[in-house]
Amino acid sequence: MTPATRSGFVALAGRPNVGKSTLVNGMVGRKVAIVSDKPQTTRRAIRGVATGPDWQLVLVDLPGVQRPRDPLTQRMQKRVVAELADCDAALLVVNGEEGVGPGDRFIASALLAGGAPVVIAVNKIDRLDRTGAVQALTAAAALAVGDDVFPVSARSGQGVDALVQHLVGLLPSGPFFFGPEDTSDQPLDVRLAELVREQVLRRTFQEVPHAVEVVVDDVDTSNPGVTAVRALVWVEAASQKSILIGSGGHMVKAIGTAARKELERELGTRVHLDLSVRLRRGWRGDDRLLDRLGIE
Ligand SMILES: Nc1nc2c(ncn2[C@@H]2O[C@H](COP(=O)(O)OP(=O)(O)OP(=O)(O)O)[C@@H](O)[C@H]2O)c(=O)[nH]1
Ligand SMILES: [Mg+2]
Repeated sequence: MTPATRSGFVALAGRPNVGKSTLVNGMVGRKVAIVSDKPQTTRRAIRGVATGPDWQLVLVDLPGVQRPRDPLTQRMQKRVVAELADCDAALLVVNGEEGVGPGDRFIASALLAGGAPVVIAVNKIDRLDRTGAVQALTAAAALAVGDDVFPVSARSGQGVDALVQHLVGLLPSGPFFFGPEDTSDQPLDVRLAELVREQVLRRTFQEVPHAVEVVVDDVDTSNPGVTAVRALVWVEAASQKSILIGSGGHMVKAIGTAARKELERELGTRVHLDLSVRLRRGWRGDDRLLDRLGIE
């Protein structure tokens, strides 16, 4: 007889930039979601998988909760609502450094209405002294969505194991949904495109990060030592295109060099990255393109 296992889905809810993706990466033990200091980094629901001897915790990283402005952000918010309706437990992530605000209260009340058990993670406690941490934890507990409030630093890893153990305890018994070696549900081309986009986000400001999408349209593994990857960086305006190319091409070169290292780490081979910047006016408002991008 096979031993009893527990397995289920925990969806992460929270305002943009509170550290949901960093926390998912920390719990999975591998980078499955890209991270940036710009809000609205995450655009898709990304399942990150952590597997123990007799449990499998599927963490659903989600876009930050925000007011939609265009078809892209409308889809992102619809996805958040759908995933939260379908999870075994919700993990509400708040930014301990900023404290609890109206946005967190709004999300907490939506989670309460959802009915699944809610756990709160107060993140970024590495930025707080003892008094600040106590204040943040007290404010989080006052959200009154559950008794379980965990102080964590997704960046340093502090408190992350305790949180994982607690979440595992909430899972229903049942078979694994993913193979024990799997860490993500995202297809290879999307994972690679996201790693390129992460390097774009690091180097761009204001409106530009929001206007960029990356599409990987060819991954050639026919040469065993070197994977050839072709990536297109979409922008919405000619001015954004010139920013991304940079004077004498130095910006696109810097993005390409940094991204190539990330792709090499991900693929475990050397990588030849062919990167080009393309004007795609209004892609954020184009339902057909958003479907093609798998943002739904
Ligand atoms: N100091 C500190 N910074 C953190 C911690 N966790 C995340 N960050 C930083 O917070 C910023 C946002 O992190 P993300 O993980 O991208 O946040 P997110 O909630 O997924 O953001 P969206 O996808 O935009 O909703 C990044 O600059 C992270 O490095 C933490 O524990 N401590
Ligand atoms: Mg994110």
